[in-house]
Amino acid sequence: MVWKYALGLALMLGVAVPAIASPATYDERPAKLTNPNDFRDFDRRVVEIAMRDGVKLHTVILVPKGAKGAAMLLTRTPYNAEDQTSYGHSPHLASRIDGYDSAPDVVIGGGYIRVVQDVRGKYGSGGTYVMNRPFVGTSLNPTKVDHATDTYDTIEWLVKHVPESNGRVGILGISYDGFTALAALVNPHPALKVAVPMNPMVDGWRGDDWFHNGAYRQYNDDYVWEQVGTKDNSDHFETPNADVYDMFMRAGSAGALASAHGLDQIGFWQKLKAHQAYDSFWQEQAMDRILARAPLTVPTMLVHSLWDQEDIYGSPAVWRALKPADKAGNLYMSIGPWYHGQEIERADMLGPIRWDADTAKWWRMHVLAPFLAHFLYDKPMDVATVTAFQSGTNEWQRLPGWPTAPATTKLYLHADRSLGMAPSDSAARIDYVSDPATPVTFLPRPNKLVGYENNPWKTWLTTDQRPVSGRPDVLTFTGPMLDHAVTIAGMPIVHLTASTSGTDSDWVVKLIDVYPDEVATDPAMGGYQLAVGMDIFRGRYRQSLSKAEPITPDTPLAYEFALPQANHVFLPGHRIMVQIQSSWFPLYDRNPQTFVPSVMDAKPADYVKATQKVSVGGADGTYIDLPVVQ
Ligand code: PG9
Repeated sequence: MVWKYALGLALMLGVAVPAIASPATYDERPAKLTNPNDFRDFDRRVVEIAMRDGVKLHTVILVPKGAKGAAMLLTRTPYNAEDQTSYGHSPHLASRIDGYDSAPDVVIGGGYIRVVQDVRGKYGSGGTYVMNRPFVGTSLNPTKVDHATDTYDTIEWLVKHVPESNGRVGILGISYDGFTALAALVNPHPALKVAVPMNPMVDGWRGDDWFHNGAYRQYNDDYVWEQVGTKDNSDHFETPNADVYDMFMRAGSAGALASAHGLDQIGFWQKLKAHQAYDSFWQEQAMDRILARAPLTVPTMLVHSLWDQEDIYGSPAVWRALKPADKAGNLYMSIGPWYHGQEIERADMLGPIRWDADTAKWWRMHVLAPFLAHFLYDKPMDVATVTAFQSGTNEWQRLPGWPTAPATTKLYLHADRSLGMAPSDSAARIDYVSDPATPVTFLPRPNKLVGYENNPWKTWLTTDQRPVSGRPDVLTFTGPMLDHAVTIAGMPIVHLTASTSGTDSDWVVKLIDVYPDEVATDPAMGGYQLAVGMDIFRGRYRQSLSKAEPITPDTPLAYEFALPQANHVFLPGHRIMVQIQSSWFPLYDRNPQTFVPSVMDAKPADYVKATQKVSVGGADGTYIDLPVVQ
């Protein structure tokens, strides 16, 4: 009742009294929110571009205020275009795009119009989603659309509907977005004038995200769940253990782990499980094979990170597939001392290694920026066919090609656990017991899945190998202290001769630079064991990558596989080291060491200890062919 008197008094005094809201209008939100965005130095447009099959792709276009005759830089991403064009919610374009893919210093410096698009089936875009959507015309894609057609249709729309542009488009992106940049090169739109695929995913089985030579990278299970499970990645993979080593170990096989976490619902997981060998599923969608079918007509700068923890196979594979036929000279490559995608971040360090300068900034300013400007604005450029950072000397090189040296210098392992460029007559077989119950870890525990703060995932390939080098199930061979530099520039090739008492086995080989016992200028590096190339090979594919076969037990057999590219100088005072082991857990699933039809479905009883014997010395001793620059 009191309120009535108060109301009456207020009215008498002429005090404004808000109307009492009715339940329907009891709402503080405006009917339509309009951001004044007067502070912005860009114009933000969001368009749903219709593809040839009618599906609309959500596309964010950021046009610098006052732009005229500006070229467009396009990225096609499965990782949320809205997020990638809203960093910091800043009204300044440089800050707003300062995140995944963009290199704002290059984008702003070039006055580019920035276009970021959700790929089909993700976030704001319509249509179905298929991981790394295979191409039209393969047995894998029954539709008439793929990333090539979607890019073509997108560019067709952009050049007609962005009046501030000069009608030229460049495409760039990292990893998955590097894959979509490569896809744009298949039947490219005529307005596509340049492509910069950075750390692109090229072959998911040979050496990129899903397998390395047949060993399954189960560490990606959370990515598969989140990337395919929902359109907006809103359902998160839940790990019951702070140390995922326990989660993976307790689950047993990769298949059991996946089933326990619901991955059997995911179509792509079913495909991973159904295609554990390098069959047509993988071969038909390998980007190097697809691109090699036609001449490269768009100037393209491949970007490779020497310590790329995710797609270390991609760029060099495309280079190998395309460069020999590149008569027009359209193919370039940059090789940097980076982890996956670090080329658009700060890169004066990689893990504990200091490069003496911000290598990524140097590359962006001296290579990326002039490369884009040349093809998008006809600016002069002086960019070498290959721009490569040489670790050890920490210098950039301008090279006419890659690799600089053939992998023909033999580094022999010796019976006394030494190694050297001279063969040894004394043959021996050095053994160790590989026990799936106590696998060699790829990183010291606790192991955590990617994506959390201060995660060692990004830099794990530069992790000191000393913690495992003393394990009885890690064979370590060390060369003499060098009195001269040994320079390698290319892809080392492992020639392993080994037997196992099992009927399947994994072989991990690491090429390591051992730092001097003391490094006065950087004490933390004293004795450091820095891997310059490491990889795994699943023995069942020894005879054929596409068909798993049992290994004949207790029989020395030859295994040949490549290690990732290196452009490295083993300096005087350093030593060359090789380590060999048979597990790399929990990044890779364990090999049960019993031949089973599907490793992912191995049963607990299949996991057995195995005695591994590595042949050294003599006629069939193990060696690594190094690409030594003479
Ligand atoms: N390496 C990630 C990826 C690429 C392609 C397929 C799946 C994952 C990435 O960083 O995008």
